[in-house]
Amino acid sequence: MGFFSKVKTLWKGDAGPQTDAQPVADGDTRASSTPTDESAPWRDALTLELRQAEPRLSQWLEVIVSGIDVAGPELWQRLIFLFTALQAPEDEARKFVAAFESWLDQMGYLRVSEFKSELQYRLALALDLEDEEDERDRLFLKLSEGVAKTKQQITRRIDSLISAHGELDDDFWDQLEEIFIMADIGYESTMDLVTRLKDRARAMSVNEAAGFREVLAAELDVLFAPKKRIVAVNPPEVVMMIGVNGVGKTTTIAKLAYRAQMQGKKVLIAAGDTFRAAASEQLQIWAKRVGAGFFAKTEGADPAAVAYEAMDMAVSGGYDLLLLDTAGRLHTKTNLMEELLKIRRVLGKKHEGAPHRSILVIDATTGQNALSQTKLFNEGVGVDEIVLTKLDGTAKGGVVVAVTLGFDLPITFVGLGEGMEDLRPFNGRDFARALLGAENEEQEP
Ligand SMILES: Nc1nc2c(ncn2[C@@H]2O[C@H](COP(=O)(O)OP(=O)(O)OP(=O)(O)O)[C@@H](O)[C@H]2O)c(=O)[nH]1
Ligand SMILES: [Mg+2]
Repeated sequence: MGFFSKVKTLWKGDAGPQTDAQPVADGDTRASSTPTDESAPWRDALTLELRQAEPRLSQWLEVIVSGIDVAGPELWQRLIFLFTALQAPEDEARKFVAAFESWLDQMGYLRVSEFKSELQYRLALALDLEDEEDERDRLFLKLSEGVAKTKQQITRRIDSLISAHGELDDDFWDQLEEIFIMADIGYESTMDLVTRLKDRARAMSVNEAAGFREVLAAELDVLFAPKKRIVAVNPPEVVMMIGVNGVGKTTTIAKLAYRAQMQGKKVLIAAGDTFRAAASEQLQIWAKRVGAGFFAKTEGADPAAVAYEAMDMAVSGGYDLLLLDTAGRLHTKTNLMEELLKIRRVLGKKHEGAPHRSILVIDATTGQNALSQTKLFNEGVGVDEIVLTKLDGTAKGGVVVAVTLGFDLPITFVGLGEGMEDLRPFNGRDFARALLGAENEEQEP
């Protein structure tokens, strides 16, 4: 917690005496290959190098692994050194190393090149340094080529729209509508967005097409302004995952559990999808893989009973987080909504305030269907936030804008693949700005 700001001051260079960054000496017994002790000269050299590096996790990691080819005591010592240099508790560092070592074992990895990106991902979570990385660049990198291409096309079309028009006249707005619709923003959302843009242009007294980008950026900033939310909860925190079948609920639970475990939380996963036998097995495998606790009943059991007993286990077992999976049968059947409402009631009765978050999972590749699903679930059971999956498999991505325009709900994470680390915190504003070309032109080919 708060490492980010601490880190910044620490590495500004004006953070006081050098001893600030001197880590506590470690007496790691595994570090037997290094015959030296706490006065080892490599520490000073490493400290200086770290202080000179650009203050980013990726750069620090480069320094840490330089000259090391394989996992082993030397790398562990250096990692522990990095933790303490960032003023993170040393026992956290040791726990981190132990967990990472066992993961390497399990995966059969040895070479740094095989595990460096996983190491960086885990460090970012453990050290609370995620914001510091340029998420947006990485996001677009991982998105489907389709989205990247669409982004380029939109930027280009808006460029030529601007250069072809002196003024923001009717023809300009008509053509803009076309561009937005092409980006899969949808008809209604497009009409809404264009109306807003016209109003904003007027309010900003922008009449020239040349000022359009500024108008667009200003409007997107307002539309995507993150809302302050009370995130504190009376533990255990209870999260309910909802959505139609196949959208990625179970996978997302595994990914969220993985993130939370990396952040040092004790996580319980409960199989509220008792509709399919395979669902519970799939979840159990995930739970085992990420090291989370697991609760299930038999196939066909009442999902509300699962919620009831899992809630008991979460409290008595001292868990920090309970993630409840649910079935994803067709949302047009009202009984699914009734079932979900019943689960909500049971959770709330057992633990006041629960569920603290109902997360609706929607699949980006379903395009405008995402909107009708959001509407149904939001009206039927209530939704607190959205996770948009499979953004790696779509060519458009305008669905992000459509969902934000249509509902007052934040998209908190996006899924960019099937792996556990493929869930990313999402900044809708940066994404929309980049997608719709609201930024100043960059060096696009
Ligand atoms: N490419 C990609 N695939 C994903 C992503 N998220 C989930 N998937 C895949 O989508 C498929 C369905 O995921 P599940 O997690 O089983 O979906 P579900 O909502 O639990 O499905 P039901 O339990 O049948 O309702 C699986 O093959 C996942 O690997 C993602 O972000 N990107
Ligand atoms: Mg499932």
